[in-house]
Amino acid sequence: MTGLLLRNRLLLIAVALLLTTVSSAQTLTLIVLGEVTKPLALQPVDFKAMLHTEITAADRDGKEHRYAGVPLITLLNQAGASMGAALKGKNLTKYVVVKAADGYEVVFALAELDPDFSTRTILLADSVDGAPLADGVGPYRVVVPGEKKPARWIRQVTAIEVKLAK
Ligand SMILES: Nc1nc2c(c(=O)[nH]1)N[C@H]1C(S)=C(S)[C@@H](COP(=O)(O)O)O[C@H]1N2
Ligand SMILES: [Mo]
Repeated sequence: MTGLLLRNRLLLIAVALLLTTVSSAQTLTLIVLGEVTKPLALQPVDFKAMLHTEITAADRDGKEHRYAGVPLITLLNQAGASMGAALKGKNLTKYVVVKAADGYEVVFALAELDPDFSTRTILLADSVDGAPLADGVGPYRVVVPGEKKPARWIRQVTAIEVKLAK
């Protein structure tokens, strides 16, 4: 191999390594942004330090599993999204887009997540039955108890964005 070819090959490897590092760092950083007063960029250590809630929910297989994580509303509250008494009028047109590493996205109305409106806790889970979520599922997955279809159980969540419908 000529020196030039070798150099090109090494450069290619370096670029590939750099891209891998950048993309995995992006997957591990959870961001909360949009119509919020204090956007968040949470590292795994920050998420782990947050108060965790446990819920049981039936998976696609119909079996009950124990999920632990942080309710979406807690993350949104920490970011300063309007909720509770402030969730009225125009704020009721706010919705939350949850985005995943593979480009999949799902939407919840902000009111769907607020405990003043809803009786169910929609969780951003980081463990199932006491173990971290599997590769390709975690580090974070939305769990929606009581939902008949698991299509909004979005895996590999990277971002949570609050938007206004009008
Ligand atoms: N990131 C991501 N999450 C996703 C999907 C997807 O394509 N990408 N598919 C959804 C759909 S349509 C279903 S039915 C469930 C499947 O859940 P399972 O992977 O636990 O079987 O994941 C949901 N979460
Ligand atoms: Mo699905």
